[in-house]
Amino acid sequence: MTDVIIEPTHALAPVAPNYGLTKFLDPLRIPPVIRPHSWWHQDEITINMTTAQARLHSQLPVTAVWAYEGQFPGPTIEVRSGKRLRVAWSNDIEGTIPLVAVQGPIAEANLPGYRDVNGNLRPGVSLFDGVAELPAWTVVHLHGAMTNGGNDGWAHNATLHGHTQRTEYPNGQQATTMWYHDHAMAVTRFNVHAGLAGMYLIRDDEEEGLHLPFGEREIPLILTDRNLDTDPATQALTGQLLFKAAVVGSGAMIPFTGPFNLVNGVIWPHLDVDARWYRFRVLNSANSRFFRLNLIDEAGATHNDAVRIIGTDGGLLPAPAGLPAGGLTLAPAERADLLIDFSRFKGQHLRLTNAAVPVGGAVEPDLMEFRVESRERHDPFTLPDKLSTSYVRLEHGTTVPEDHDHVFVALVPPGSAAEAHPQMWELREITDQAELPDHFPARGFLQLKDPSTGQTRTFEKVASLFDDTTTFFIDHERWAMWNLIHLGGPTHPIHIHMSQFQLLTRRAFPLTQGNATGFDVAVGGTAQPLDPPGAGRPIERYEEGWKDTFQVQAGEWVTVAGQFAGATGEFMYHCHILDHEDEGMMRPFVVHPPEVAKFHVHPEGSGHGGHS
Ligand SMILES: [Cu+2]
Repeated sequence: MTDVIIEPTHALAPVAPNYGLTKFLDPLRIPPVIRPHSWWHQDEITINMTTAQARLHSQLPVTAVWAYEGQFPGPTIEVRSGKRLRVAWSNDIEGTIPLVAVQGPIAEANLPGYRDVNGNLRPGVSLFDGVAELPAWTVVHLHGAMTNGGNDGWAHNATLHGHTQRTEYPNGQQATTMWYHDHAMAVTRFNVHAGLAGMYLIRDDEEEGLHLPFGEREIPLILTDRNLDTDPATQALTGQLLFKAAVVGSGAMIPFTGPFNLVNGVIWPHLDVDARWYRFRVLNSANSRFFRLNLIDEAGATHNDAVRIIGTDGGLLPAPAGLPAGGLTLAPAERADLLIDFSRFKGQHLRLTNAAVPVGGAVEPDLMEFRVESRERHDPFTLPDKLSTSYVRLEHGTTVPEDHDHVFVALVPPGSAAEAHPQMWELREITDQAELPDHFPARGFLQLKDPSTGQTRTFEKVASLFDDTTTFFIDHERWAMWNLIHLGGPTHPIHIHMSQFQLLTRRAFPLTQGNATGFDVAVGGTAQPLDPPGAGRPIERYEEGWKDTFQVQAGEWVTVAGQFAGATGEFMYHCHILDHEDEGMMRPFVVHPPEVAKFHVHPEGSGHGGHS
């Protein structure tokens, strides 16, 4: 399945066509900011979802979108840590979804349009059945927020036009960059694509004490990609959103990527900057594209040493970190809080580029251009040595208490035409020899050699699709270690709701033809125990930050730890490649008080993930 891997591992893409749009023509737009507490002393606001017209590029006709407050992306909501906010998300959207959805061969994936000059479907292209009829069935999730299950945007609890979802966000978290977006069951990829996404910032005293660049020098960069339809007769871009997925021979669908990169809703914008420090709140809001970010000058030289990472999904790092070699890869839903020092680039033009090459041929690497003013500027800001002093690195057995839950999840490559999509399996460890299957490989059974003990451990799949039995029940305030074991296939950014986590370990199994050696894809089980995994990719300093979304590559065994405190209810975890999420890589889990858990009648064969 290497042909479906969206891997941010290659060199710069060949130069792609611009399809008639001038690069860096339009200024970057800044989404309007809503500060409910500080401006209006409100702890309750209404956000209306409407159909709106967006101008993605000044050389394009307008584009119909679904948008929060009519804005694409939605307004940035800004709150203080500890100040509760209630939001009434009002669905005022009329009509069906404003996009054309098609599927076709992989060579089509990043080409605009889908019809030939006679108006017929191009060879191999077909309409994505059922998408054109989708009504606005929406539910909002505040990604990264610690809030109760009833406020979290449970995917099944989407509402239709004329209804309102009322939510409450305690904002009892440290300063960070979050985002709100649609999460409706089975159609998230289309709803978000139609425009339902926006940024949400929490601020606190610790952040304020750092005197980071602010105001006009603190700028959200909401990255995404889109495809557009063309007029059959002229083949000119129409502005109409075109959701084009590719299908490979096995029937596996390759998630959407498009030929146009957008920042804050503008295709290839530019930003005039002073020759001084700026703070950028970067979010990858794309359906599936990974962006490997690099800062490049007009001669093509990379200047990533002018960039510092100061925060991740869940808040500020303990100290500024440099970009990793080759650039900073942001998977869908990941955020990066960046500082860039433009002082040594007076009068120059720099580009923010994506060095990840997607499937389907040449795609434009440029995201946007910075035009640095030639004037000398006094900049009172100096980069601090330390950032968050409240940050604590999590370690097994110390800052993560010895007594905690373990949950195991396997990320499974697609096996056959009948199972064309990658899957997520919830696992239960078998400790009773009588429960072992008669022989291996057996469907749904995984064995691996534990690197710390050398013992063979056996796991059984207990759930896979969203509506299979719930098996993860976590006591409120308990710590849990999530083990994400990737048996083969594309990199999955796994997002766990309700808490913030840290990456603890990253180990790697040997691979054979892209899959963990010993895993029989056709059967869906291990033929022999997976070898003890060796050291995986080293954990970079910036990766030690608080996070809610973790990239897991084929062959990796990633552990992340977090405490399930401060909220209870039923939550979700899932792959944040929205196509994968909609196609089945999403599961529920429950957090409840231990006093209640005692009375909870668990379904047969499930229960706690197991203690250690
Ligand atoms: Cu995925």
